Amino acid sequence: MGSAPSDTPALAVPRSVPRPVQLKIVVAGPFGVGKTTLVGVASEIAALTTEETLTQAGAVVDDLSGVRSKTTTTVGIDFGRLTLRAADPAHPGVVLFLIGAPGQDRFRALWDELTYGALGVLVLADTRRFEASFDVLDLVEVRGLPYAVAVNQFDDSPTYTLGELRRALDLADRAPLTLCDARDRASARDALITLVEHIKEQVLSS
Ligand SMILES: Nc1nc2c(ncn2[C@@H]2O[C@H](COP(=O)(O)OP(=O)(O)OP(=O)(O)O)[C@@H](O)[C@H]2O)c(=O)[nH]1
Ligand SMILES: [Mg+2]
Repeated sequence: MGSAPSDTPALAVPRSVPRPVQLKIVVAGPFGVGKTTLVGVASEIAALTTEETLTQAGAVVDDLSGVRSKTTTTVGIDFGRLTLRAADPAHPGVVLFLIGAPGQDRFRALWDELTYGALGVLVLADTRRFEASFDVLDLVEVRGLPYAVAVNQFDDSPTYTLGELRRALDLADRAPLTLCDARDRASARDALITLVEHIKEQVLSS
């Protein structure tokens, strides 16, 4: 008497719910190239940002060359999330955890932490100052991380063919290279999909 009925149904959770593949992706590149913009526009959640105003006090350590109009900079990380659904409805899709890196040189010491567990890096570049991307490409290559390069096109950026861009950036043959507008959701998403496809190829071929 008073005991729970023995036919109480168990919680209706299927034994194996297909879970989406989760990938940590770092969005890197030099100061002011559009990393925070890209993470913010691509993310399906309100992206976490760590923007602080650039002040005179930072002028001795922060390089503003080429980006004089910028008034804030990332002082930690950006964080966003993007779910890519597969064409096959039975496939649970892929969830990207997007980590926007800080662009200032003084944050280089964070790179081991930033890239810990990351499966790939989207490196943004700006044709007005290519050389600014070389250090970041070195940081990625030295860690052996799969990467793709997306050239963020600003209104006053000189335009080049993809072949010219590849030569100018001295890119490894297998690294994908695309053009993007970091302010445009579809464009940002396409750049990330290019990286994810590259990661998949790398994993399958290893
Ligand atoms: N015209 C144009 N402006 C852009 C584009 N992408 C970003 N911006 C602007 O450029 C500025 C720099 O963008 P951020 O996203 O803060 O750059 P960041 O790489 O995160 O900068 P740090 O974190 O300071 O290194 C912002 O004012 C953006 O609105 C673009 O594709 N075209
Ligand atoms: Mg930023």
